Amino acid sequence: YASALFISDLHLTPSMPLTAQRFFDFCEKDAPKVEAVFILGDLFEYWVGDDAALHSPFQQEVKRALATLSTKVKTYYLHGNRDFLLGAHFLSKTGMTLMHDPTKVSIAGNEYVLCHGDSLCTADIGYQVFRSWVRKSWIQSLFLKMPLHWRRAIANRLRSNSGMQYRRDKQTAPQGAQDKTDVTLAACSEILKNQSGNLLIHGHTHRPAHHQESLLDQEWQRWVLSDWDLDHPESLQPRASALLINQNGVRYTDLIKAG
Ligand code: OKV
Ligand code: MN
Repeated sequence: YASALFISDLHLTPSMPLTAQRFFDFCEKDAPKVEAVFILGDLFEYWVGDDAALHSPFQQEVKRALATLSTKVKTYYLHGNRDFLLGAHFLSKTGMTLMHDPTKVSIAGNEYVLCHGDSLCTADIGYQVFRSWVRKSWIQSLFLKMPLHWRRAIANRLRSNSGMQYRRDKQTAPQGAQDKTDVTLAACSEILKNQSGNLLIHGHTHRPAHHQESLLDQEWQRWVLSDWDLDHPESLQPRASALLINQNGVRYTDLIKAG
């Protein structure tokens, strides 16, 4: 593709109506200006099965927005750490193509490695243990066989225990210490070696920035996508941005100012 937009970590839920509205506007106005849109995970705040979406007017509305967008531009999605159970049924209705995490894509003449980013946070041992369990396919099929109200109860319990460790106002690590909720150089190095790339785009950590990094004789660039939050302006600056790649290069577009 000659141009593409990358977004992630919208954490859409009916309880954040302004954020959801910005996403609907993004689908109608911003996204159709490029050839392809890549959603790098955590589009939804939680996902307990595609069957649950049938009962959710909100998830139906998001599905319709994506289906309409998919008639105009090519849309891609990869799983985040929250919506990893988003399945083939829902995806087929949105018209999005599922990508593996990680995937390499070519945009405007350069190859970029794409991933959600949670697999790069290898210093967070507790999270990686949680991840290794819930990403097992036999665990997932057991979970999906449970009645919907059990799944909702388990999800609510896990969510209230997890303590919002990625909120922007709670991210400051002690001086000198590497924040365990950030990616590690070793994990970035590994994923880029395996994909034979040196340009990495991911979300998850909610620390939008462009990094030039190296480890031993390996060098790479890394772009981190922003999360979106327009519903808590009293405690935090409202934020929503996308990464735009075209013939002019790579840049962040602020969707608060643009919208
Ligand atoms: C997603 C996270 C909640 C982090 C549970 C097996 C289990 C799947 C699940 C339940 C929870 C996803 C699907 C959600 C991510 C949280 C809290 C913290 C750090 C099982 C398979 F437990 F029964 F084995 N889940 N939901 N968290 O609410 O969307 O990523 S979720
Ligand atoms: Mn995430």
